[in-house]
Amino acid sequence: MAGGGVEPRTQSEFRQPLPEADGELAQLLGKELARQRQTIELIASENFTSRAVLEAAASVLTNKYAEGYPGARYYGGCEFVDEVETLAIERCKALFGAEHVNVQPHSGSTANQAVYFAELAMGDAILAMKLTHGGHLTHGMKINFSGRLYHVHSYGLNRETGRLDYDEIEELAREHQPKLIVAGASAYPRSIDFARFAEIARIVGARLMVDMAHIAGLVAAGLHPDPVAVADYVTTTTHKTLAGPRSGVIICRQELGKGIDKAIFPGLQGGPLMHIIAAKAVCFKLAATEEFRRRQQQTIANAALLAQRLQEGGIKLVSGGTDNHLMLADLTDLGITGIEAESRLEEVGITVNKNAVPYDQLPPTVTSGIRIGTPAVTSRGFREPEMEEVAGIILTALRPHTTEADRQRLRRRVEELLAGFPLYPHL
Ligand code: DSN
Repeated sequence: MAGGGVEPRTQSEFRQPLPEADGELAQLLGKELARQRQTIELIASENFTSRAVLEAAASVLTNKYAEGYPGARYYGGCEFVDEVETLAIERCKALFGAEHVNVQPHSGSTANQAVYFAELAMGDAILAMKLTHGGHLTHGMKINFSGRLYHVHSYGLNRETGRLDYDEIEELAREHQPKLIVAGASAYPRSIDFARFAEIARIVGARLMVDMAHIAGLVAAGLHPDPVAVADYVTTTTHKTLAGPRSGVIICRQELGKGIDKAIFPGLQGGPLMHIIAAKAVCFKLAATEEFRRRQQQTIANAALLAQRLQEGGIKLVSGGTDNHLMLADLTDLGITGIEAESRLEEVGITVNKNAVPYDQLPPTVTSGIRIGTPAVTSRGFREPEMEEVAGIILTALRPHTTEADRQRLRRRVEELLAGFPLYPHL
């Protein structure tokens, strides 16, 4: 409370920049920005979002409660956030050719929950991809809500080809008669035949949900078979290849929209994060541009080149290559584990994640593989010449018996490479 000529505390807080208000936190943000600038980011699910998305996400919309949907809110003062949400919905519809869109899910996990809640009763059967073969936690992992609430049957990859085996998926669907079939993956390097999934769902009378989180940017750019045209529900995150803010979206057929909207609010969430919905609106606008499409093309070209060079250098890739933005290296023959490889690369300034390979003998905390993706480096500007250099650095770093001098040389190569591609120079 104001008094005795003292400025009300909130007034000074409105003006105080972060470094003054909270130096400790500002320092941590500065360290993370420096880390992002100084490392080659190859985590397949990460990206660098645009300045415009960052600004929308950090806007005054964080102040606003807006439970409900545009035109039907439980709070006053929603006239502008109504416009923001409608803009995000309309842009998303146009981008993906969608009938109904809900932009309120806080994350991909919430988006998937909402589809399950809208479509299933507890104990109903679902058929989804095994986590250990490239699926996702929310596709039925035992201790995730999906594995606890539903009766999960799973399909994996063919041992010989490292690819989805659609005949086997059809057999499993016929045998288990799931109510919902889930397609989509977190670590699958090949295009997915969503039309075949839709056909299998039709045969057994199941609904089809596609989780396109990883490939949404490629789908938006028309560079991956389109799930929206053939699935009942499509969920996605907005921060992977789509390069928007960290969040989720649900797309569905018009007649399923009411159920989805109810499942999100009031079923699962309260107030939507309006600042993040604003950032999603920006993301959808940018994803509709020719520049975005070219970047997705380059993301795929970068992955293809890296995959080729790694294989020429003796690294085995699951399925023998990639069609999309990622590859999965099986390091078993090199005699190193996923966790060792992740840390060896981190030492020289390259970030990847350890990842189980299909039929992995090692636990998920160790794994026999690493997942490598190109969305972030492509956003940063890397093209073929830079990917040649990245391949060379990875192959050297994973060689047995590297010395500290080798690692220093590799770190310098990483620094030199990154110097040509400044990240967020305005920050
Ligand atoms: N955790 C994400 C990934 O890394 O693929 C999926 O949600």
